Amino acid sequence: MKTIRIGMVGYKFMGKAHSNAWGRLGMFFDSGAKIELKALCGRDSEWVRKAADTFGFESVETDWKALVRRPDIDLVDITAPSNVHKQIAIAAAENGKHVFCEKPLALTAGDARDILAAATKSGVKHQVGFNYRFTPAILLAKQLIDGGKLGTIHHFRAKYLQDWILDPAFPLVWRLDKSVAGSGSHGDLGAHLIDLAHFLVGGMKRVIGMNKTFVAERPEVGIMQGLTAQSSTKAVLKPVTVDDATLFLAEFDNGALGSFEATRFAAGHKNDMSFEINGSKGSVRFEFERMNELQYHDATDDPRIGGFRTIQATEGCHPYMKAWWPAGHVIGYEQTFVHEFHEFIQAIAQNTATSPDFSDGVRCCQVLDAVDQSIAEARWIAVADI
Ligand code: SOE
Repeated sequence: MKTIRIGMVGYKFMGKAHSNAWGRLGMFFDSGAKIELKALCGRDSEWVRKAADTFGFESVETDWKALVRRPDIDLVDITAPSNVHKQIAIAAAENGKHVFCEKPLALTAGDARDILAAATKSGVKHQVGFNYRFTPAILLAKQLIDGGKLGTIHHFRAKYLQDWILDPAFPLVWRLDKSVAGSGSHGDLGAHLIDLAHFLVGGMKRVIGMNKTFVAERPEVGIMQGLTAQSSTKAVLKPVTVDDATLFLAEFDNGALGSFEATRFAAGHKNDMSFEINGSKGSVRFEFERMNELQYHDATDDPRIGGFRTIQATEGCHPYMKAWWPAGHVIGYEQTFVHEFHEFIQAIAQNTATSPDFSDGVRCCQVLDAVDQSIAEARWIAVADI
């Protein structure tokens, strides 16, 4: 069996989620290739060494330029902040490495297009980290839509609510710095909703949005771990340069209407990604904090017994579930990463198309940019013009 040797950049929250998934993959799925965790890359030699030992990587690099040139690496996995995606992804592709990149693919749609062009030119496989697509209950929703169970789609209504920066004393972490993250809740959370909308409903014709930064200045960051952080001892206040919340409306190419809300100021909501889709024959609704369930309403039911039913998407007949546990033995957040890597490795092993690939990353960035432009100009923006 072929071996695919992984070189990963970044070892924080996403780095840990990815390492865990790479480690689990062969235990639960036959993807057609064996995984070797070859090298982990980060700027701080002591911390990257510790992370490599914990995650099971053989070696470390402190410069991504050295990592992407290594002949003993087949696939570069980018979990570093968004502002470095472009340079690393392009260099990795030019060195003939397959590339997996976290979302959003780039800071702008133009940069995302450059990444796609480099990957296409070099002929490597590429995939972007829209992990929620790989939730079994969401894939079930996709099967129902594609099978015509919802009929003509009228509405896509989506929310991604978090509250980890509600406290104005929470420090200015990189996710609140435009030059590093590109945008705030919009690119971080909204990107997932946009991708799910593309996946489940289709392309968007035009958008109009509004956004807000509720806390204009925050203390300088000291230590950050996952989504928690401490201020530096100096605690100088610095400007927040991204949105805390972005809301927008969209018209889809197929005539459906969409509403999107992404915020880090929804007190009480931790990782509350949810959507509802209404069609001429029925509806589905999904909440990530109950990710093993899909709610389905069949509008053709006898009205006396109609209404939303709760499907436990944990049967062997549900996507990916045969590989895990007996029915009702629920899965979690980390499995979505295992599933996305299974698809990526399978596509490499069998030389088939990947999905979502960098063109999906570009499509998402086009909508992100169109919404930002609509906010700046206070008018509807055609997505195709971006
Ligand atoms: C932080 O808001 C974050 O970790 C995002 O970056 C992820 O993409 C999302 O899945 C969970 O929240």
